[in-house]
Amino acid sequence: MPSLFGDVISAFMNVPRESDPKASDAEVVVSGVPFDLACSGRAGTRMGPNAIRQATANLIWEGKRWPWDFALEERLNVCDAGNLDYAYGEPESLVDNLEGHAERWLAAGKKMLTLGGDHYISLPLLRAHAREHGPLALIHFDAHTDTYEQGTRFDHGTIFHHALKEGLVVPEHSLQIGIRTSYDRQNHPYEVLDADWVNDHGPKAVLERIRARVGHHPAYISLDIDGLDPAFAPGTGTPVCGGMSTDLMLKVLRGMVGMELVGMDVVEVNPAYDHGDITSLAAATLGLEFLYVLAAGKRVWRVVDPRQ
Ligand SMILES: [Mn+2]
Repeated sequence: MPSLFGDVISAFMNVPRESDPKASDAEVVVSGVPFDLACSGRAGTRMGPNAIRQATANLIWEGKRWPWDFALEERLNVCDAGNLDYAYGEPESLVDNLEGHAERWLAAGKKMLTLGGDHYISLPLLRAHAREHGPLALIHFDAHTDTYEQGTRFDHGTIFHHALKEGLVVPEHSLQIGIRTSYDRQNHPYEVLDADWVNDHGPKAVLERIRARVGHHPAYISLDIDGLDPAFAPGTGTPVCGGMSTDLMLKVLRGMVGMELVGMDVVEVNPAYDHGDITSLAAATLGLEFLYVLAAGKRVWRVVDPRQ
């Protein structure tokens, strides 16, 4: 495996660039969404997708990635569709373009790994995934619940309120993990594993709760990088102390092999506030780990009937 540390990387893990879902024989497509018009705090997540791709230069050399016993390309065909285009200053165009983009790739039977961008991008992605798979179990890593009701029309803090109202997610099968900001505990639709509980109990206990809640329901992972502590992800728009470590989040993700995972996004990476690419590398590693989880669970994903 060649070393690519000094190269400019234009595709996640240097996989082939492809733009036509029907012509592609990839099983998973990676897309970048350089959108940050819905963020409330520090802007700049539009630079996230390229920074995450570039950080994969640190991951390509390994081939058979630890602790897995296979190399990704032996089991999974992945392509990168590049960055989504939209008319800057017109968030509507992003919504239309992203929903259409996701629908085309999903209709061609692909799974998606999408790199943000601010967290707003998860709403159009959830719409497209729910159209393809039905209402979804949501596995949401974040410092914030993003269920605020009083937001603006394009707002990265309201998406899981709207996803619920639009019937895109099944709250009884959904969890929010790593939360450490206020929310209405008496009247909250999702199960919350707050950051204190997660850090005190560790990955095994977290996985037990995830599997009990999600079961074999089709599940979408939305990973806000600020679910990690700022020590592990300083480069993000709204950092909150007291979060998960990269090690803990990787172990939780790695433990999801065999679940009915239909897609994942990694959002809120803001390279302007990063240091030594810590945050981009964490996002790249978590994205790659998701691909390994899909590859390892492939036999299972092909036999499980999502309607059951
Ligand atoms: Mn957040």
